[in-house]
Amino acid sequence: MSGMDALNDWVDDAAHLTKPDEIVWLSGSDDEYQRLIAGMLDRGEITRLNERAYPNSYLYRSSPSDVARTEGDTYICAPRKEDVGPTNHWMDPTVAKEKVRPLFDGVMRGRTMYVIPYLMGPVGSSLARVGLEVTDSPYVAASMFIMTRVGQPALDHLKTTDDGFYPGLHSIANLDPKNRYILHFPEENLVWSINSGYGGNALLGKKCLSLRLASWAGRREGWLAEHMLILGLEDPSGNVTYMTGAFPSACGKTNLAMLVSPLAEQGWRVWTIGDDIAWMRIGEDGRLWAVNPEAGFFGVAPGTNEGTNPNAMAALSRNSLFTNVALTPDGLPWWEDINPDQKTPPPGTLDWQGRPWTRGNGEKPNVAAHPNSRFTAPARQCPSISERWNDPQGVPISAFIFGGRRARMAPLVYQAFNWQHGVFVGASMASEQTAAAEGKVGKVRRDPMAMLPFCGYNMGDYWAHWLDMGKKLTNPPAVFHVNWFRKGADGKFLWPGFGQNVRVLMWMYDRIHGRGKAQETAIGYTPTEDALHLDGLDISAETLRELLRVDNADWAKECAEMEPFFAQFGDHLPAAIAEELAGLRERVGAGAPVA
Ligand code: GTP
Ligand code: SPV
Ligand code: MN
Repeated sequence: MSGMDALNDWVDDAAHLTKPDEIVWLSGSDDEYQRLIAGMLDRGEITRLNERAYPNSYLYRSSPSDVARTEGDTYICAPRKEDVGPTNHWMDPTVAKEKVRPLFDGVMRGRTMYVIPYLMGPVGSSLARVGLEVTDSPYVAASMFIMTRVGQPALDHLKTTDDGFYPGLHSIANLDPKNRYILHFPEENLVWSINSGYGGNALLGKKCLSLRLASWAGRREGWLAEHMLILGLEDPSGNVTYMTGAFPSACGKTNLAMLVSPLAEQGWRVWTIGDDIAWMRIGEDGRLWAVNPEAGFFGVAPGTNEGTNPNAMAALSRNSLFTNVALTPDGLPWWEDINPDQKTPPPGTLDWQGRPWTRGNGEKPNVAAHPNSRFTAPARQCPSISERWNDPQGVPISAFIFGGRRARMAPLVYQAFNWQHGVFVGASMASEQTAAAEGKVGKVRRDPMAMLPFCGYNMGDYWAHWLDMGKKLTNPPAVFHVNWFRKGADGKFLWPGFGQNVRVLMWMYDRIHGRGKAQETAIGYTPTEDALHLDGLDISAETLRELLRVDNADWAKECAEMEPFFAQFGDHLPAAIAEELAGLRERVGAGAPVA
């Protein structure tokens, strides 16, 4: 759909269906934001935080049955089941609309419909896309003000593009989990979302537009929409090498993107471009160029503190929303590990549901904040934000970093042999599940490129698209895999993580620039024990050896688990991926697959 008229028509149709009492168009002004906030305060839907400590910041408590993305309710409504592949839920577009339209009929009676035109991507970027969300949730509307560029930038962009806009119809309805649907219609660039007000289910610019629909568009148009952070590593001469990183939800993208380098005095520092999503196109120089489509961070609160992520703490210190965190009697937000010296909250704290927190009788204290509680903070407030984060050209990418949570198996870091092997490394990723979506926390699942919940089409075709992109790149990024989460026999993390991860980035930098000692293993190149820059870090030779160890017998078992996963894709599995799996099997001595 294109143009202002089409936009007005679409809103008319949405209003006709949902029948709101009032329609409010949002143009992105501060006054509008304050009116949204004032309305929610009046109705008791949000709580003002301590104004001196956290100016213009508020706490929102979601329904306890609506605390994370729900992948089971998420559908891609493409014409054929085959288009979406075995890892997505599919519904026929006509059937989906017939089923869900009645739920939207009259759903906004007695409510206000907020109309939010928004831009994803920097103003003036060829990659930028216009979204239009209508919602009956003022919390969602306010969140969109932080996470996207609302109003004029979108309307201006609409005049200059043939891409049209991506409409999204959202209602919290009565938050009925049994009638929750997050429907994507890729052929219409359309989203329908009902009965959830949380995160990626409801802020339709994020996972729905910028990943599921954008990945579909990217395949058609020859670009990539990825679940990736974007960072710049500055070296002592002041040059910045840009890298992206794809880790599954709640596996460390925000933290790596905002890393504070312990080696800053020696000239090594990290700049933030984005913490969750990267859109990448092929530049005239044959390199990949990336932009962050978002304007804010919707970050995991637990674990965030002055030690682990001081940049996030600064970014969320004002003009921020907090969802499902605890509230201290001083009006401060509180979450597990906000202060590592304070394992439980101060007396009188209310938990994420607003109940007085109690320790409980279990061995571990009850949590006060929900494990998937989040902060919503403007990107511009992040001290490490790169001066190029708004650059319409984006930044040229020298490395892709894949990673996940693996207590065993994956070493601290390894490098893929080449692009095709790198695509396989991404495709065969696995990680322990987190609280970012429904499902059993800790269970290892395969999550290719961290896109399992977000790839809008058949994952087999997606790998083919990656392989094809590689052929078009004269200078493709080097590909690495990291694991900050390997555990020792005592069950503790072997690697200190967070700021110290810069040492791993420095080895990648060395490799990219043709230096950096490495040894060849069955899974890729690992650093030699003297190749990592470990000065000033207290780590034993034994721990380091354990961190870098590649156990071929473990990997042989891993191959056996990859086999059925890849087999589900049938004809859609690129031969190159099957070839790489066979190569890995052979190198680790796993023998031929069982038929
Ligand atoms: P989404 O927003 O869900 O996509 O997640 P994300 O990938 O941005 O994850 P985030 O950086 O918010 O990290 C999630 C959790 O992992 C937090 O509790 C962090 O404290 C923890 N974490 C991040 N980096 C590290 C690390 O280097 N080491 C360890 N041990 N934990 C980490
Ligand atoms: C994720 O789950 O990867 C997130 C949070 O970034 S949400 O926006 O809820 O999807
Ligand atoms: Mn994410």
